[in-house]
Amino acid sequence: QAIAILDSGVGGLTVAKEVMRQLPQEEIVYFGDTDRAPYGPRATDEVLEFTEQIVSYLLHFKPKMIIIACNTATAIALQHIRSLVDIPVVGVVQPGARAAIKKTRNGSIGVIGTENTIRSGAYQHALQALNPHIRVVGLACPRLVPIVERRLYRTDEAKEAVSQSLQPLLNTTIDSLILGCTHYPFLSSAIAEVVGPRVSMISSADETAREVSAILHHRGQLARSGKIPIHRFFCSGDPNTFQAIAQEWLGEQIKVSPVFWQMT
Ligand code: DGN
Repeated sequence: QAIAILDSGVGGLTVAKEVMRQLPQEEIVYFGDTDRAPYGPRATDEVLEFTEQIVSYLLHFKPKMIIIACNTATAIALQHIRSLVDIPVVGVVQPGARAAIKKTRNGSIGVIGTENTIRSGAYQHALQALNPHIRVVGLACPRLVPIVERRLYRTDEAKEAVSQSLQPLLNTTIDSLILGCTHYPFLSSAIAEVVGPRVSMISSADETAREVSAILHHRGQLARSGKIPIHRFFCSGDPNTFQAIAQEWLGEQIKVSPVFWQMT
């Protein structure tokens, strides 16, 4: 049985890679809604509807677990999806918040994400539920997801967009920065350059994969080691761009099947 992973596009690959690294025997079925990305500026109802639609698609594969590897969809739809299915559903906000709490020394944490994620206050709530004294500085960076989706993450345009987007963080006291969008690890070197070495960067991928492992272990559902998993990738937009980005990020050859929504 596979682990299903979904995102608005290629961002969830940052989580998929970490799951593959920590749980190399697990099979993954991935869906990137590249045709409809970015979700950041979309209406809440739309994000709910799209997430539900992708989950229904992925349920055909009878997965043992679903990872909503998108902060925007986690912030808006996690509880709703949990109420619809009877398998574990893991989001990325809680693991990211936990990782940041472990990391911060001065209690001042920055969060960058899409407009929807920042507006939802999801990280603020998650962080302050873990420690009410934490100060949270949220910043929406709407320019960054389209750059990653267009495979421009290594260009000067990307550096410039990151630098401009992050300016408001430069005169704050944050010592840790949550990459509160699963697309942002593609831009991590540009981000590190702007915020400097005194700010630790936190991606939820690592902590999310650990949570997945703990849940599967607890349920006695870890795949047997020695098995060579066959991963499957689906996207709703151009499969060639998705494949190029995925192969670059994962460092292996993959096949991508396009999915054409009837409802768009
Ligand atoms: N990867 C999604 C996230 O983590 O929020 C990006 C959302 C989007 O499509 N803008």
